[in-house]
Amino acid sequence: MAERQDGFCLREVLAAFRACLTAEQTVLMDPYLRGWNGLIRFLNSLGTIFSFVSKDAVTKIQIMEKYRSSDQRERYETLQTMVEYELASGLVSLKNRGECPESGCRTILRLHRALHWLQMFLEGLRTSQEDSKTSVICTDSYNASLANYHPWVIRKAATLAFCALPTRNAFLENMNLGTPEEAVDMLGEALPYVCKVYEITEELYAKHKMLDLP
Ligand code: 1PX
Repeated sequence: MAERQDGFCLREVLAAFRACLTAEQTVLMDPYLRGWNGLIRFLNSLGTIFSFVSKDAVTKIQIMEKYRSSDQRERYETLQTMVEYELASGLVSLKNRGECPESGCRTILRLHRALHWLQMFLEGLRTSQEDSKTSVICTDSYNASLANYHPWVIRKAATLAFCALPTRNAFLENMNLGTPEEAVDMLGEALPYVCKVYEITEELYAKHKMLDLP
């Protein structure tokens, strides 16, 4: 298999999500954002048809990176410290988006919902037959997760773009994890860490009744 020109390897992305997890069951912000940056690189390599998706994700990652390089950077070291800090300082609006449009909590919530899609998509890809269609796996996982939070026009644009996805094996090879079989094995090993990050975040947001932040 030809090496990718841009040196992208999904292994690094999966390792970043693994590195988010601490012994105290908290989620470290920097590897979380590193994982997302890697995913966006991969998304960009799929073509300009996904630009509208990567643009929104990049905006959100940059909001979080800004917090991590600000005077308050320590408050944003983990998702848990961020939630504690923003809630205690009145930086989160539970009702009106306009009041705190760039809170870390609402921004991470959008990425968190997208992580649910990613988890389902990669699991679908991993357990699919060789002749399965990537676009169908992607549409099914999107409809079962992120689509519930998107208006009709975004859902339409997203499902149209999914039709441009490469075949299952080409997609797996594009991850640069070896043969499609090796990629499937790697996903089996690494996905539990992505799931764990998702679960811890979901619990944290549920505990603070923040799963519907506007
Ligand atoms: C190895 C496989 C990995 C593939 C990499 C894929 C990375 C996908 C990254 C998706 C990030 C999507 C973030 C979306 C956040 C969001 O829901 N934003 C909406 C709400 O934001 P707001 O600030 O207004 O409350 C916003 O309206 C979204 C706009 C853009 C459209 C989002 C469509 C999401 C489709 C997700 C699937 C991506 C297709 C990947 C193909 C493999």
